[in-house]
Parts: sequence; C-alpha cells; structure tokens
Amino acid sequence: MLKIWGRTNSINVQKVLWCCAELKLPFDRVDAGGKFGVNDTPEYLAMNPNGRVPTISDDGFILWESHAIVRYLSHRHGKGTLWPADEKACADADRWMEWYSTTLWPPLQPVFWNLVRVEPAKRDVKLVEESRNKVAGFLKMVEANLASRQYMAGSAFTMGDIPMGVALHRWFLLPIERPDYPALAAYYERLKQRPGFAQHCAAPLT
Ligand SMILES: N[C@@H](CCC(=O)N[C@@H](CS)C(=O)NCC(=O)O)C(=O)O
Repeated sequence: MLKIWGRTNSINVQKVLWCCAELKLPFDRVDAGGKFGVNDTPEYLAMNPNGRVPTISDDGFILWESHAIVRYLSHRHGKGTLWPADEKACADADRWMEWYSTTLWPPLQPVFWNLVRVEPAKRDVKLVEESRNKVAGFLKMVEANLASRQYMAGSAFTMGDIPMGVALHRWFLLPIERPDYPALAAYYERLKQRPGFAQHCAAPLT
C-alpha cells in the first residue's frame, strides 16, 4: 500500500492527501515534520535527503517533492481525469503547478508564515504587506484565467487545481486585505465542495 510521511497541516502534504482522495487511492500516513520530528532521523534522510515532508513509498519506490508526487500519482492512476488525456490540457495543468512554485507561493509563504506561525511581536509587517500586494497582483492572472473556464486547465478538475486550491485556502483564510476577484471566489467555493478537499485541506490554518 502507498505510504505517506507528513503532518496533516503541511500545505505540501495536503496536496498529496487530496490527490489520493481524488484518485480513491488507499494509503497509510505517518506523522512527520514539525512537532513530530522524524524528518531529521537518519532513516528518513536516507529516503529523502532534503529532510522535508511529504515523502511517499509506492511499493518501495521512494519519491519526494509534492508536485512530483502529484504528477506521478495522477499519471499512474488518473489518466483522463487528474492527468488530462489531451496533451495540451495536461501541459496547461502542469504550467499552473509550475507557476505556483515559481511565482505564487514565494510571496504567499511569508504572509502565511508571519501571520500564522510567528508570534505577533516578531512579525515582519513590512514584508507581509509587500508580499500581500504581490500575491494580489499575481492572482489577477488566475482571476482572468477563470473568467472563461471552471478549472485552471479547462472545464474539468485536474492536477493543476490541487496546488492552486491549497494556496487559495490560505489566501482566503489569512487576515489580510484582498481585492475582489469573483471568478476566483466562485472557483474556491467549487473546490471546497470536493470531498477530498473537505477531508484533507479545509481545516483552519495552523
Ligand atoms: N518543495 C517541497 C517543499 C517541502 C516543504 O518545505 N515541506 C515543509 C512543510 S510544508 C517541511 O517539511 N517543513 C519542515 C517540517 O515540517 O519539519 C515540496 O513541495 O514537497
């Protein structure tokens, strides 16, 4: 059976758990990272020298990096659904996953980190405001993309919606000023209806 190492409040672990739920894949999960430790042990580092969560073992095949895992599982078990049959739709979904990593998450991470994980007196307020502004600007692109489609890569839910969904959950729950993006808000509501999101990704931010 598929084994997943990672704490459930990690954005990167949540992507993998949601992906498994969409694919109806059973798995065993081991708490790791944060207060659980484990990811600094020699055994874990032998699997994942990056020392981060998530890591998976698929019958002994070890893989880490959340997007690589989502792509692997989607390709293996979700051809025609999470992994679109149409090559162009597939590249489109993949593009948004890359964009999350290179563009959206780098400024969203410090907003999340400062407002959720750092005690108020130690927050970098200037960085939060600069980053909040950048995120708002970047999400305008997503708002435009969603003006003509229900999901990031077209009319169907794909792997490209998983990183976007967990990022938007943080954006909508953080105590920050947000521009009004109606297509984005409707999209987030659609994602919230998905049982896999509700089960693994909808918790308050911790
Ligand atoms: N690019 C990696 C990032 C992994 C990562 O930074 N994971 C965080 C949790 S979201 C982590 O392991 N933090 C250390 C810890 O939890 O102890 C991925 O997408 O899997």
